[in-house]
Amino acid sequence: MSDASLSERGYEAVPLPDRRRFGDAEMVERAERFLAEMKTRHSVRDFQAAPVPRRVIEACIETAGRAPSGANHQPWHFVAVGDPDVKQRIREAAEAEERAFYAGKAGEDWLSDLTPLGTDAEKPFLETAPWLIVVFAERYRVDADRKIGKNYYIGESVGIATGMLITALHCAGLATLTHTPNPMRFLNEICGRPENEKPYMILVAGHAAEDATVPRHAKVKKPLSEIASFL
Ligand code: IYR
Repeated sequence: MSDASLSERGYEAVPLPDRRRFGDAEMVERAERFLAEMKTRHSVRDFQAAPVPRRVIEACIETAGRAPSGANHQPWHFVAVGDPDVKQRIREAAEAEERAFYAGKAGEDWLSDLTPLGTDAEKPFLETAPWLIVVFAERYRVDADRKIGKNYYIGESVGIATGMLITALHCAGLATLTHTPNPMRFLNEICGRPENEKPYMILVAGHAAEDATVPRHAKVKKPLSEIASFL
């Protein structure tokens, strides 16, 4: 297709902004430095109540918003909850679901796979941590005239954005926990989000408690030789 016909249809290009080019040695150094930084990320379940500035959360959500997405539709919405009453409602609803889950709904295999993590239906961190970031995936779009439009690769797009959010929060110096009560439709009502958005997960963020622990099991990561092949 000719450039002229593409541009008639709305395509326009700009020169690549922020071009970067490091030497090989510097690239290795940067990659390894970032690996070392990310090796200090641990999922944490014990948080301090200490407040965290809203701007930290805003900047991290802006980072998540830089993620690639299907047709650049950016099919995500982040609800940052700092209000203690809202956090309490989320905790109560989540624990109600978790009690049913741990009482048997999960099934034997799932419960036995969770044993090394030591988790149960009690989720005090949903109230203790200063921020809960509820991530919603936009299943389809609704424009100003209520016209419905498609989104693409929604799970992939929101997953990448959530990964970038976790990474940004970690680099800012915060501990996080990915939390997925099952089912979690109750989050639409509490967060006031529309029907076309599906709760994806809750990201709990704050400072780790002084006596926070992590399950030994969670620290065993597969080596490079197991997770990658080079052809
Ligand atoms: N949602 C439950 C159960 C749970 C499931 C998985 I998979 C985990 O990796 C951890 C927990 C809970 O939060 O306890």
